[in-house]
Amino acid sequence: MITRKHPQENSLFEYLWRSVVFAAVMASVCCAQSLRQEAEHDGVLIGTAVRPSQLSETAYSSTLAREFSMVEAEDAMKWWVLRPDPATYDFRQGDEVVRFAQAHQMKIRGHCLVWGRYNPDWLTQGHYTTRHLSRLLHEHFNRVMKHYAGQVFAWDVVNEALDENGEVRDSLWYNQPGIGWSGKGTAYIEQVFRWAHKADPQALLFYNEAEGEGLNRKSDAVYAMVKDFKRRGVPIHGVGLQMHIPTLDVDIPAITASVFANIARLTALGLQVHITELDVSLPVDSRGTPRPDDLTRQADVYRGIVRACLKSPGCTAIQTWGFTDKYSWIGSHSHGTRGQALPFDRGYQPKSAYRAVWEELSAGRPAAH
Ligand code: 9MR
Repeated sequence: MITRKHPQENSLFEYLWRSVVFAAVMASVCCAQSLRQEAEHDGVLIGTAVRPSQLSETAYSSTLAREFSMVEAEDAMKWWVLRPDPATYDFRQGDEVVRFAQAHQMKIRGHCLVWGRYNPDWLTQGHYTTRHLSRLLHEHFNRVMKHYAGQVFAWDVVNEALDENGEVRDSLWYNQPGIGWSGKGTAYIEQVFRWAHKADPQALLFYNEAEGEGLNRKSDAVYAMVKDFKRRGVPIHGVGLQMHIPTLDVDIPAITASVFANIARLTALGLQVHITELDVSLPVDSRGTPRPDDLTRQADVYRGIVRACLKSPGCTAIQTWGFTDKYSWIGSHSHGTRGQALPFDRGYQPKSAYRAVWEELSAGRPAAH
């Protein structure tokens, strides 16, 4: 007996079949090329922060070399690693990062020369005079930047110097006791940019900031500072927008529009913008598992940020703060309550966030109006 399918049943079957075929084709199209191959077409660097101790792990190093065109030492070029005591410069860990990058034709960002936090005890508790501290910092610039000259192409010269109201933060370098510009606002920042340019005239010099990615009081203050620097010829080439984003309470279209507006005004000054520390942390349960919906929202955030960067030709690098959920500062920082912030899972499998980044890079920069 021949049974005839109802015409609607037939078209439903056909529809489902076509969907399966379409999904399979999309899956094979998506991500056949690596992030770095896609980014290269867009004239944007795709980078990540690395820890040298992990480079010996094959899955770590092969994923890193395949997917990224730029690296930054997550900690290895900071004071607390480079300067175990006043007399010593320990470049071993930083040099490892440089060797890896050179072996895989990757660019190297340097991070960071001046930060009010996480400095070694001998420095913070050394009761130095202003004059002595200024000499110490100036010497640090010369030794470190000259050591990495020709290797590090861009430095975060100053990191996180402003507070949420846009005021210059109290710090060792500013006013406790400071290097000689206490109470004079951004003058100490200007001074160190001048030292940086002298130490390595080829390096691109960045001011790197947290929580000033979209439009707010802090980003207004960063904008005012770098505009003033540009006008007066202070050597500065770019602003780093860190972009540590918790997905919980963010209005994704609003945040991406605000980030885009901030990137647009900074690049209009003739500065480059680098997204420097992108990660999107999720609340996780005691086993470290996030809610499935959050992974989708996370992908949307990644997509929005990459798109916001690509829309401005002056946004020239997108860097994540680590790349695998196996290793991220978020877990210890949040005592295990948050995590899963990066594009690869703990087994180095790409997540939806990876696909979102890939798709945006592959779509390329929008045509100029
Ligand atoms: O991820 C970094 C972590 O391993 C360090 O312990 C910490 C202190 O040096 O710094 C973390 O990285 C920070 C970066 O240097 C500046 N922006 C905020 C980052 C996350 O805290």
